[in-house]
Amino acid sequence: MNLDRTTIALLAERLENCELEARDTTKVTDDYPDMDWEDAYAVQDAIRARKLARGARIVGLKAGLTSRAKMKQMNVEDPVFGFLVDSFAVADGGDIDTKKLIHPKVEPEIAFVTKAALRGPGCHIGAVLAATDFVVPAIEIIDSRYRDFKFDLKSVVADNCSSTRFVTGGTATPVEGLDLRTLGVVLEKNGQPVAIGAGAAVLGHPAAAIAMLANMLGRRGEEIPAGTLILSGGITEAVAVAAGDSVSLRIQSLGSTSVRFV
Ligand code: OOG
Ligand code: MG
Repeated sequence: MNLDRTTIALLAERLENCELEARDTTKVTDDYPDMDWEDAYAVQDAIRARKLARGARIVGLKAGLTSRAKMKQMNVEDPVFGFLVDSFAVADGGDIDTKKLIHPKVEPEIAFVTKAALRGPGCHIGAVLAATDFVVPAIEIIDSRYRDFKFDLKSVVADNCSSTRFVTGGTATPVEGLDLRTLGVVLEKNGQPVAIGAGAAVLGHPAAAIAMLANMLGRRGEEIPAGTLILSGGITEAVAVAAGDSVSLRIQSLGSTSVRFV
């Protein structure tokens, strides 16, 4: 770690206030270019602690930047992870108030719900499939707190990987007999298809993103508990949205989910 505890706490406060007040900020690495990975996740942990202290509950985890499309769009090379709290969850078909957001984008994702704990190192696709209760379609709404949605990996990790809202729907589907790699994915905005892909866009197999997450957490001595909802990462580029937009996601065999921006 290169940053002291006071600096970590100040950065967490700055980023979380930007989230809560819907304003942007400059990248944290502009001020602290020596920040390392541990520092970046320490800022994210401090944001989580601030939310928990105010009564928030952790409802899930997310893997991010797990597809080539996302890595290319954001100009980064490695996946990252973040946390989801109860206030991020939006009901299927529900409304999202854009006044509370800075510059939201939507991503089509496959969400996993676990029925057994997953602990790395050594977690692999087979272990993830065996521990999966079901999968569902999920739209993740991301809203980087950084100006113009531009960041480097350490800055985005500190910012809890742009997390802001998510919606799930469709049919809770067990993975037995499903090939998650070949499931077709269509994201529509106002009735027009705006992003099309297949499960394999995420690390060759979406379960690989969950295994990677278990392995990253394992290095911190943590596990993915049973009953965790995990977003496996955007399958396509993220699509910008504004008030008045309706977005729906259909995933082959899993059904659909939708959300409206007001
Ligand atoms: C970082 C979060 C990426 C995903 O699914 O790839 C993410 C960002 O692009 O702002 O959630
Ligand atoms: Mg995402």
